[in-house]
Amino acid sequence: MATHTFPAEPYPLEFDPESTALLVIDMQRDFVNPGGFGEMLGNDVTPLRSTVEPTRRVLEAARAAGLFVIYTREGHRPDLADAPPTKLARGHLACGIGDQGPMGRVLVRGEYGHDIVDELQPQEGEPIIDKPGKGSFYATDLELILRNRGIKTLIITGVTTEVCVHTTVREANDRGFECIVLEDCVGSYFPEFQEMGLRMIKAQGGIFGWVSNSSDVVSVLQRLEKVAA
Ligand code: C5J
Repeated sequence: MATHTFPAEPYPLEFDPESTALLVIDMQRDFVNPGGFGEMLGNDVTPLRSTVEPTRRVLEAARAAGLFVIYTREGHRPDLADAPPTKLARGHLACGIGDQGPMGRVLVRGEYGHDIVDELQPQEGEPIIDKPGKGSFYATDLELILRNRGIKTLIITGVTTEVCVHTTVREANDRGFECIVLEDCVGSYFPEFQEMGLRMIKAQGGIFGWVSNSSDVVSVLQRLEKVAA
């Protein structure tokens, strides 16, 4: 086992590249892009868009270092059989899940808005987990895939910080995975939720995990790349 260290709060995190994966959570057009479902609901997508370029750099470094890369998308079957009626009803939205939205049917698999933004498209061999809930482990085979690969550490990127990122980090933490969340690669429509979401993860000695940033993690991954070369 080759142990390396990521600078992080509340303290540096030791990891082995062989058992470390990059998880990209729900970087879908409908959440992140101008003109999508998120913006239609009245949100400013600027903080989410700002995560794309740092996440692209982390992806590039992770791929070059040979890390396992895995994606999630939130969404439902076209017949909505996997969508709880409570989720469909929530918010009394004029245009909600399953309805025709600005980028196709909202949060329905196969629709344009449901897919990953162009800049971060998965490469061949990088699994995509389609999840019906906020947590990436709920009703998916994510845990099985990670265990089969011997993954123990997750580098976490994606949106939104307080919803799908937080739910996933909590689920992962309870299952014994160590999560390092990159603060400039996760985004929220609400600045106060971004700040508190990150603070909650690293509080109390890292109760849910670690917080770092893209440039520190990319620097470490680039050094690995040189070691491997
Ligand atoms: C939300 C998500 N915010 N991916 N989904 O509904 O965080």
